Amino acid sequence: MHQPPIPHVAGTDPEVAELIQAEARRQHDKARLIPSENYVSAAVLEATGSVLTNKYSEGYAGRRYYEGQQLIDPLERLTVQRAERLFGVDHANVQPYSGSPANLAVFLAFLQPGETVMGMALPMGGHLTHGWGVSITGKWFHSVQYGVRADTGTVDMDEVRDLALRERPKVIFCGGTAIPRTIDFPAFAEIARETGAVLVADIAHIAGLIAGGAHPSPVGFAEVITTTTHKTLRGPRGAMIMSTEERASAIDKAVFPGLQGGPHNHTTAGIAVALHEAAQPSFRTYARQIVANAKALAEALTARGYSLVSGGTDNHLILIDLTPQGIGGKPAARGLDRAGIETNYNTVPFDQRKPFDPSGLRIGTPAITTRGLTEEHMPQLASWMDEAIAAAAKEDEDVLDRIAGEVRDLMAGFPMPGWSQ
Ligand code: DSN
Repeated sequence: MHQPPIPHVAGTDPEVAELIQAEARRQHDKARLIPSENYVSAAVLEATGSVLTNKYSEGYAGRRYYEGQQLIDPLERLTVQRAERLFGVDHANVQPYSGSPANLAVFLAFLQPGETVMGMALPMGGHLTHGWGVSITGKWFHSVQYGVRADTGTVDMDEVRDLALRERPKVIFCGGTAIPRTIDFPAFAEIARETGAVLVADIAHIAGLIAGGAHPSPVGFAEVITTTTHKTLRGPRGAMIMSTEERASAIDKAVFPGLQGGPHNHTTAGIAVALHEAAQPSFRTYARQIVANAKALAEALTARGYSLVSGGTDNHLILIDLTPQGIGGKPAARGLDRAGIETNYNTVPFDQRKPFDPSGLRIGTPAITTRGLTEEHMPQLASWMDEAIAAAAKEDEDVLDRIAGEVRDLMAGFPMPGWSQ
C-alpha cells in the first residue's frame, strides 16, 4: 500500500488511485538502477503532498506580490538556510522548478543570446541544458562542447583549457548526466579564472554524495552551483541554485521574475525535509554506501567481461558499453526491465549507433542503497544482469520472467519508503 495512504484519491478517482498503487508496487518489486532516481522518505512525501500547494507566493521572503505569506516566508527562509549550511555556500535559491529551468536561469543571469557557453557534449556524458544543439541553450546561444578522451573515457583538461582559451566562453559548465568519475573542480576553476568565465558546477547527480562527504565539493571553486533535489540528495522533484554572494542577485533576478512565476511551496517544504535528513550522520553512511555499492557492482560486471566507460566508477554511476556483448542498449534495457532490473539505455562516448538506439546502459546505486542493499548483493545483481542481457539477445522471455521473480523475492526483504505490505 502507498504510504502515506491515499484513501481520498481512491474515493474520488479510483482510476488514478489504482495507477498510483500499481506504480508503488512496481517500485517496490524492482531493483531500480536508474542513477538519477531514488526513493524519498515518507516525511518528504507528506510535505510534498501538503496544503502548501494551495498558496501563491511570487517574489522572495519579505518581498512578495501576494498577501498571506506569514508561514511561507519562514518556510522558504528555513529551506534556504538549510541548503546554505549543508553545502557551505553564501547563497541559495530554492525556487527553480527543476534542473532544466535552473540551468536556463544561469544563461539568463550571465549571457546574452548568441554569446558563448561551454559545456560537456551530451553524448559524452553532459546534459542537454549545457548547450546541446536541440536545447534552447544550444539554439539561442553559441555553444562549444568538450568531451572525454577515447582512450581513458575521462575529461581531458588540456582539451578543455585549449577550447576555452580559443572560444572565450562567458560561462563554463562542468558536471553532467553520465559521468562515472570524480569531477576535477579545481582544474575547471583554474581554466575559468584564466579565461574570465563564470564556472557553473551542475551537481544534480552527485549532490547527495557531496552533502554526505563522498565526493569533493565544488564550493570555493565554482561561483555558481546548480542541482536538482531528487537524485542522490533524495528530496522531491525540484532544484536549487547556490552561489557566491557576488553572483546571488543575478541568480535571484533570473529565477524570478526572469524565468518563473510563483514557487511550488509544497516542493519547497519537501526540499526542506530532505535537507534536514541529508544533514544527519546517517546520510553520510548512506552516501558512502552508494559509492561502495557502485564500485562492487562495477567490479562484478567487469569480472563478467563487461566493458565500463573509464574502466569503472568513483561515484554512484556506471556506464556500460555493450558493444562486446553484441546487443544494443535499448533491447538490453527492455529485457532487464522485464527481468525486474530497471536501467536506461544511453549513448557511450564515440558511440557508433544512433542516440535512440545506442550502445550503452546507464546504471547506478542510489535507489537500491536506500532500500538497504550492500556490497554483498552486487555479485548476484551482476549475475542476474548478465543472464538477462543474454536472454534479451535471444528473446528468451521465460528466463527474464524467472529472474524477475528472483529479484522480487530479494527486494521483498528490503523495506521501501512510501510502501508497506
Ligand atoms: N533526468 C536526468 C538524468 O536522468 O540524468 C537528465 O535530465
